[in-house]
Amino acid sequence: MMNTFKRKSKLSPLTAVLSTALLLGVSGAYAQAGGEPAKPGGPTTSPSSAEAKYEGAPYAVDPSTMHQSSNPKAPPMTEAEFTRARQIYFERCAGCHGVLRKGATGKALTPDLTVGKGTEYLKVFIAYGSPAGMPNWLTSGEMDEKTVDLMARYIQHDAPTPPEFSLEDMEKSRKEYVPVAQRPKKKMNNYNINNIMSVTLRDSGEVALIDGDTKQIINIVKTGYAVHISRLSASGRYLYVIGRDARLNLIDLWMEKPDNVAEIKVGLEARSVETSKFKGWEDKVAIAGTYWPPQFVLMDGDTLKPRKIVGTRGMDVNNEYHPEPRVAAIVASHQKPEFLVNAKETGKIWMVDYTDLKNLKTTQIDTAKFLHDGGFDSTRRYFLTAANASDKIVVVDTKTSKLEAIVDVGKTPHPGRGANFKHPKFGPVWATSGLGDERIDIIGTDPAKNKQHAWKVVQTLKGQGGGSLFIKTHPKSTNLWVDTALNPDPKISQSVAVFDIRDLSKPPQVIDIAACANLKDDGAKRVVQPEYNQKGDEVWFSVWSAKNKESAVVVVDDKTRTCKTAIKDPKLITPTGKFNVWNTQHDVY
Ligand code: DHE
Repeated sequence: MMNTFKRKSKLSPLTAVLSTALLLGVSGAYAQAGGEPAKPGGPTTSPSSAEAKYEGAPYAVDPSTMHQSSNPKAPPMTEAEFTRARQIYFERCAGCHGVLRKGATGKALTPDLTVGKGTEYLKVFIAYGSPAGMPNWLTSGEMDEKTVDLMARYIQHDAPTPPEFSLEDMEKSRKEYVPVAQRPKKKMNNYNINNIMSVTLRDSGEVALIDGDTKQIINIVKTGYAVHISRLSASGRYLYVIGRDARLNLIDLWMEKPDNVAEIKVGLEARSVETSKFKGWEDKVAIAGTYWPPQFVLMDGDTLKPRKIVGTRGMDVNNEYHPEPRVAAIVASHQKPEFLVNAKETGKIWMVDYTDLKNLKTTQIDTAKFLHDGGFDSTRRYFLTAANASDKIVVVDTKTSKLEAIVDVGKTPHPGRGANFKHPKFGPVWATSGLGDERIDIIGTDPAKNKQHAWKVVQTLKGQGGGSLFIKTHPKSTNLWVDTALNPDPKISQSVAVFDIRDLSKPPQVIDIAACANLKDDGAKRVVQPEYNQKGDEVWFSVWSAKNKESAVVVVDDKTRTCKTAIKDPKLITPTGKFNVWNTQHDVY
């Protein structure tokens, strides 16, 4: 264990700058959403022997060993220091600040921004973090002083091109905690697996498996850093969880106490995972997409053994080359043995046939740039996905493998997987809310029986405001729930709007979900991501505060729209996404 007190006191002159720095607010766009990134469980960052050699006079070294920076204003670093800092950055920082440091969850850290701030100033943030979401790397014991100093200097240099990540690298990282032969042959517990919720505990790098019937925590399972989403295998047995550090965990829900059975690192930064759902291919193939390197990998579903990597670099829809098209949402087709893979920056949706990995067949559909999240229509034939910065929803027909439509919607649509329901006037529809404005767009999805409305915005609703991340309903419900988790007004970010699908001309009811949680401290309490239970009679919300504040999951009775219970536990750190096994397995939303 590190002596954090001693180290903190050594850095104490820096605290003078701390208050000014905090006032200026070094934070990330999404970091404001509630919490700090996870406490990673990666390798230690204690000083290497190479560094120790220069102790006390870190820069008085042979110039030939210095890093030749393309940025003359950056503080000097030895080549060894630079190499080490680069590694630490990829392991600890890239998830939030982006591999190329262009900013994502955390702020951009390019030299044009960092050099002016100076080493001492940057050290304060790295050491102590910020209330807006930067972790306190020194005082949490994750980094020592030298590492803090190293990183403060490093981020003033130009970002190096990050390393690639090969099949061999992946295989080296893979662990089979419980080999297939030793796994249960049948379900070994009494849980109603269909109604288990996998809850992302973003900043502790874990998921909480919660029994949807009893609301009891079944297990807290260690996963990747700044863990992101969960997806279910077609049979509902296996749960796949991906972290921003591209660590993919496989959890077996048949175990007496469901837990990790395998793990792999599929790159340096990731957001998406999915598994084969076509008949005859259930649980066979898994796929994970990475932001860095820009690629996706196909794996064996039960062991995560990597089989095939496909790079997404190439031309965008305007025939311009893009060096790093990040892989955003991935869905598994129900019509064919195929995955649909969103390559964000090129605006291409890859349809990947997983039946023959040696002779891999892929089709690239030109759509619109900045593809992000999305889901199926109620028949599970059409994939509707946001091209978010283009303010469009793209529709792909998974039966014909062709672009069906591109629909203009409000500013920066963010549907999650969207919401399907039967509109009293326009028939089957799918809805999205958005980050950029209060608009909720309802799109007709039935070209067979409601052709005149298909792929048109048939109605727009007025939500509480911008900053909406997720919208949700259930086939058994008449409610349409819309969060506004990233709205700057706490009254709006802590509440949700609920519309009556039977009469959408009525204004929504606004429910203060954060109040239902009755939390003891003054955290951000952002209310994020409605998720139904299997039956569709309860809807669950995360009340998301920072890592060091109390958070909760609030369960609302869907019929009466009243709070039923608040699940609270010191272990429920920064709950965000929730994934009901049945609904996720069957694409019910
Ligand atoms: Fe997500 C889905 C990317 C920040 C919670 N998020 C997705 C998907 C992508 C994505 C590509 C679709 C995956 C799929 O379907 O295969 N998310 C990103 C980012 O790039 C972004 C904007 C910034 C970042 O640094 O990661 C980002 N996401 C967040 C958050 O801050 C959220 C709110 C909290 C958290 O836990 O990180 C968040 N994202 C979610 C959730 C989903 C998601 C809950 C799945 C929704 C669903 O219903 O399927």
